[in-house]
Amino acid sequence: MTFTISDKDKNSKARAGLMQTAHGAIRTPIFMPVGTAGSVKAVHQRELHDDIKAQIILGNTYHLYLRPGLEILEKVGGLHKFNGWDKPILTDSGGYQVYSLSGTRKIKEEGVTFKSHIDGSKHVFSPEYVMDIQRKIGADIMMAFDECTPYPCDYEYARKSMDMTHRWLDRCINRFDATEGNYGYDQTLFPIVQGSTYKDLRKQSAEVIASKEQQGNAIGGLSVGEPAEMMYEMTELVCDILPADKPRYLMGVGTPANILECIALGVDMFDCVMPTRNARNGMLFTTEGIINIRNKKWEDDFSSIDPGLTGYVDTFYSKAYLRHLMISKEILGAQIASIHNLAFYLWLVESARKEIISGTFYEWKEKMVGKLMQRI
Ligand code: PRF
Repeated sequence: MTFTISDKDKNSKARAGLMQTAHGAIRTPIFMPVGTAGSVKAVHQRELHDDIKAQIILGNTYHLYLRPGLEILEKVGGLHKFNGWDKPILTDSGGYQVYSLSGTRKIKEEGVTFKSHIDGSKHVFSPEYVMDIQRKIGADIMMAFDECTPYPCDYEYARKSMDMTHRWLDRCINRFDATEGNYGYDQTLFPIVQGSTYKDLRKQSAEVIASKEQQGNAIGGLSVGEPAEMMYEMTELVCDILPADKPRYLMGVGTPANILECIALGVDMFDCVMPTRNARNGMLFTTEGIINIRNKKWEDDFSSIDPGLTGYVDTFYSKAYLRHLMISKEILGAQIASIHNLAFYLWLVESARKEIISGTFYEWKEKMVGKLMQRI
């Protein structure tokens, strides 16, 4: 994988770049739709390509390992072959899902023992095994195995957990370096910074992660309930330490405003379930602000879903029709809303990129943050 930065904003730390992976290029800053179990919920591959213009999607080691399982993934030749997505895929390591989904889990130096949220069966994830699984999934970008600490988290726990995440990282790197891609193309490994909301720990973790000289780096353990200002403070501190010439990925973030603020701090990659999950509940992000499409207000509003967007669902369907579908619990409602929200998120990062290139990012960002977050 390679990464080249083409433009830098003068009034912030934002940058525009190009990542090259075995499955093609990614223009940054980028948002990655979440495809937990190998599918972006309610969205076809054709819609991902043509309407949303996604450049990379996410998969989850935890879910894919439990279902369909490694045997099937190996048999078919990896996740790209299985779901038909021929562009880049990034897989999260399970270092978050194991904690948030499986009921009982035991964290030890060797790894994490957990029970499946599907059938209660017992499994063990070690840093080595998680590398092996991501090799079998065939993700272009694999994530290191980490522990995402909760918020709030006492200092001693955060410090011990961070140290273990660092030792796990060394084991991940050793296994990664000792193995090759299963399917004849290169994969890359991103380490993850932890350290909770403690500045000294964040600094230490960012220095350790930077010293590993991997091809990209991630920031974890944020957007777990802490105030937004605290998340920005940690993100800025870490971005200033991580290598400037490598992509920086802020995991699980966030709202449109969070994304613009963190682009301004030097983040290049984002993922979040918010656009798809909220779409299924009727919450739409639009170029005018946030709307609840179930609201009576939209009952006879026959204007397009978002007149500011030019994609298929936004020009074809009206607010009133989408409201009717959502109120009637029609499956198509969830589909249209999901496509819209993802198209909006991709529009947001593509617009940020254009503004960075034309030198107007900072003023644009200041204007957009307020507008995009107001409820209309
Ligand atoms: N670690 C991993 N995945 C994640 C996170 C993390 O800390 C987060 C935190 N927001 C989201 N996804 N491995």
